Amino acid sequence: ARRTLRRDAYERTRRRLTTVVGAPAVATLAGAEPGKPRRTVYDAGHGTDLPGEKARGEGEEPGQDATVNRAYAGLGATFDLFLKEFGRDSIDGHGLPLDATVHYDRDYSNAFWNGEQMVFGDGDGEIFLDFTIAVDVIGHELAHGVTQYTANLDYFGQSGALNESVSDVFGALIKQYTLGQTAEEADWLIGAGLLAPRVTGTALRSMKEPGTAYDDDVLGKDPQPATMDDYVRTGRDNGGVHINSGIPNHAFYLAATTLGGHAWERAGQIWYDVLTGGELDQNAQFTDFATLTVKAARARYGEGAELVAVTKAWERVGVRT
Ligand code: ASN
Ligand code: ZN
Repeated sequence: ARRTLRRDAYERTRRRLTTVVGAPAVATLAGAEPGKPRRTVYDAGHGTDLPGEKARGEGEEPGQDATVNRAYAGLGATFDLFLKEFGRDSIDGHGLPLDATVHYDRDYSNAFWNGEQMVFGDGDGEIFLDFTIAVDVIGHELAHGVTQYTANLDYFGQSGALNESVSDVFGALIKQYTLGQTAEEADWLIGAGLLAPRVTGTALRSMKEPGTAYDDDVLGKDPQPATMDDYVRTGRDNGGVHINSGIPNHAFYLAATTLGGHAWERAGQIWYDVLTGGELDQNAQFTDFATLTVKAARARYGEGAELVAVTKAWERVGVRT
């Protein structure tokens, strides 16, 4: 609610300035150049107070802390993808400053978007390593911010799994964009390199083969399904938001690899159009999202390969369009 209030106030101020000054007031209000990131990385020093102490601001040279530098670079890569490929100026589309806190808590084995900023733990070193290691995880957390400002998908059940999946999709695209990879070259893993050496596994999730990212004594087996036949009904994890996201994740993988080339160019554009197009309900179910991707593919590319690839991808994972 706080966020909504802040946004309303922001919009009001922006409109007022626009009418008075007669020019777009975003830059005036923000005090910054549009189209340039404004990053700040903070260090929580293993505490839980946010944001912590400032460690690196926009334009400052890298320091000694590799975690700080990875977070800074990941914020930049995410900003670049959204701006250059989708014409979006930061998370909110209006140049929102990008804040991240690293070294959060002790042995903290997660990363999250708290509604205002990103937070990264160092992992416990036994099972998980430093969460800034994976640029797709940085992108995943920032994409939660984009979703919050756009479709605002409810974080429960299928709409929650779509929220998670959208974050994995854009997380994967940010990694591929950073590495200049085509859909065929990409590993389609989320969080590769985050698991400690003793863990039997490669990543947190696989979009290519959901359910195969790890199989370990401590972690158990990756619970993700790839198709609706294996949909998991559970009350845990907000109704399986990190579990059933495997299904829309796999649909994106299928669409992107069928099309080939850079996944952010066509498949990514279609998913972005759906996320930001204003037709996606907060409580959207898989079939709602799927139907909108078909519509978006037709709207942007006509009756071509994109439409076929997207339609077939959903068909293969058992989601009606
Ligand atoms: N890393 C997790 C995520 O972004 C944290 C959470 O469960 N919200 O999905
Ligand atoms: Zn997430």
